[in-house]
Amino acid sequence: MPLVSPFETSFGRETDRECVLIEVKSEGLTGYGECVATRDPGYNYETTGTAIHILKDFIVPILLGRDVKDAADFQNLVSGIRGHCLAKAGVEMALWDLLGRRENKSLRELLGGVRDKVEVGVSVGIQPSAQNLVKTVADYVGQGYARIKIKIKPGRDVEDASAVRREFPNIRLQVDANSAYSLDDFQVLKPLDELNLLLIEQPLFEDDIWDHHKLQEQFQTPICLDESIVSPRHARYAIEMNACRVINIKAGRLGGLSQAVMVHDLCREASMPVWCGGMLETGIGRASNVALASLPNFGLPGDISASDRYYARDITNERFALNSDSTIDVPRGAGLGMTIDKDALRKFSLATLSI
Ligand code: OSB
Ligand code: MG
Repeated sequence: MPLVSPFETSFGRETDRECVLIEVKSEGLTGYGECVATRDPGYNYETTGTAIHILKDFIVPILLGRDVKDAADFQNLVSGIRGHCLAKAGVEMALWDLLGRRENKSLRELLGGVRDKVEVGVSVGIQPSAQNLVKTVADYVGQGYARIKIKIKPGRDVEDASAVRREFPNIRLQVDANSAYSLDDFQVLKPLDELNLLLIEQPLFEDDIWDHHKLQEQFQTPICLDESIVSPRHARYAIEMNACRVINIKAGRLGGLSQAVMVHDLCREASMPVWCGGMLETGIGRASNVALASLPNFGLPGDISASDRYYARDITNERFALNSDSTIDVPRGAGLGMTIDKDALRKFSLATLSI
């Protein structure tokens, strides 16, 4: 699906998104889920290719013809498959949608959400220049986004962030490095601590919780972990090691909404604020994110923007719009509360596999 504008991060530049959409049929009902794997293994080792392989050869054969009682039962059934969280999460999402439709309950109700609308921000990719970035940010601020996240990478960090901060002294601003630095870059990163940022997201290696602890010790600004938190266990490690002061929750990275709720609950007990990350989802994945972000401990605005920030045409009939208070409404319909625009789906489909 073509993005309305290219999205550049420290691991690459995307002009379109390859998506794996999952349709699960049971008892005459259909549930939809989105696997957030991308074409290239830049954010995570999984790709759309590995996800299709794991789905087709391992996850689906376990589920076919089986009675799956709930999310815990699903997690138990796929527990023999090591890793591949993005693939598992896509199926779990479809099962939640199916469950909601059967019980006539919204995903928000099923997960225990407490809000009708959630606070959101926008994640701005690396632009050709700092000047360009300031212009792009100004455009989003003009649209009503009250929290801005900018992507950084070596050579495009302090200067970019400072330029945005100079232009917008009071805006809620945060940066995301997507694992582009090591502890040796401490001197390069340290000036970020003077910019009154909400948080610095995943500066160091994706598997390095301990070095984030060392970095956090020397920063006033909260460090936030994204890539590093791949399970509730990893969230506990990060809490116990004081590796961060905020956690970005993505159901995909954690292996499913049920795991995301576990991390939410764990962080609530530890008084660690969380917020909902994004993966440039279609309307399906976005509906899931919005419902998840309605849980009580989501205290910071999510990377959940209006549909028009991502796609001129989405695959759902319903589109998400930004309210004047920088929020997005939580869907009320059964399950994800979304319906598929069949024409759009046909138009964008590269391949279909029926099992
Ligand atoms: O690190 O949060 C990230 C998109 C793809 C992969 C990783 C990330 C992101 C974003 C975009 O920041 C968030 C969004 O969906 O708006
Ligand atoms: Mg991130």
